[in-house]
Amino acid sequence: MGIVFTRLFSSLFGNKEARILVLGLDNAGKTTILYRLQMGEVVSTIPTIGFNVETVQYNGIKFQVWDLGGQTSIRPYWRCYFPNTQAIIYVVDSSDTDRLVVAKEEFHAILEEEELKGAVVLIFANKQDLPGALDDAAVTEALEMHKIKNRQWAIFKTSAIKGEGLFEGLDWLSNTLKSGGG
Ligand code: G3D
Ligand code: MG
Repeated sequence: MGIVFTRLFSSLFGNKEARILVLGLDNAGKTTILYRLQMGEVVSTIPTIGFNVETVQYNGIKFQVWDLGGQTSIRPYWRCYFPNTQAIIYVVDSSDTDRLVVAKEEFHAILEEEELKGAVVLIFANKQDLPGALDDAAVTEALEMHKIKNRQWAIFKTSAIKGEGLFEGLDWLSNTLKSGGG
């Protein structure tokens, strides 16, 4: 996948600082995706404020990952990571139907953030290899995507474990960003 990244994302943003946030509930598959993409060294930090952020730097683009949900007291610190964010990759465990409501609420809360208003959204309906996983249409409905206005978004079925669907999603993302989204 490393070579794919070179093709898709090299010089996409020129000298501009760029950030892509990879978000979702814990266990959705975010860290697995980060490693799957093989963009480079994943640096994991545990700031004193108490939430773990994984960062991969790739051609001037910072990919940053953390878990949504849980403690509300640390949320204000998330904002440090919002400026210059061109895209959000939202990862959903499509087999965890019990937590889809929470996944939806967290998703909409993030999209409310002023500094993320312009960010393009790529959704990964992950864990498609598991029995009972909801498909992209069902995840679209569960996330109440009809409420999303004035934003470019797309959803892709993925299996991070098998490495399926990730490329297709990132292809869409890079094309969308190239044509001026974000
Ligand atoms: P997170 O970073 O979003 O919290 P992780 O999630 O990447 O740590 O993944 C959580 C667990 O889900 C891991 O299992 C991981 O292997 C598994 N997982 C991630 N993506 C997929 C997928 O597409 N299909 C399946 N079947 N499992 C997946 P463990 O057992 O290591 O906790
Ligand atoms: Mg993780």
